[in-house]
Amino acid sequence: MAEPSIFTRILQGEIPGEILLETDRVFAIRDIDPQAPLHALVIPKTERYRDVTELAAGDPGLLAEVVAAAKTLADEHANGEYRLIFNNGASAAQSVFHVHAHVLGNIEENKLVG
Ligand code: DGP
Repeated sequence: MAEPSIFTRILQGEIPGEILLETDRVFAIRDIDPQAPLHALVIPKTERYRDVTELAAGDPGLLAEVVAAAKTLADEHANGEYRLIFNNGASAAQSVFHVHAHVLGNIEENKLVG
């Protein structure tokens, strides 16, 4: 059986990490290398989906729960507005193949791109 992902190990308390939110099916941690005052990762508890393409096809309701968790984090830790990023594939900067959304909030204006 495959090793648990780094995110699962944080959820299980094997590796330190700040859990910001937990529901039946998703959890959120602070990113270890924050790119904004709020930089969280929202992660489905299941490791079944490697990226958001698989998640959207396999369980769109779970993807909706990820988005709802992002909004909750933005309400609790920022001004309610947020940037939601999924990296898809190694050449697009994905390094952990357990699907996760980057939630960025309170972004400094000079760091906004796109
Ligand atoms: P990505 O490159 O999209 O796969 O994002 C992976 C993110 O995971 C990256 O921004 C850094 C974060 N990360 C990696 N290892 C750890 C860790 O041990 N703790 C925390 N809190 N975040 C981590």
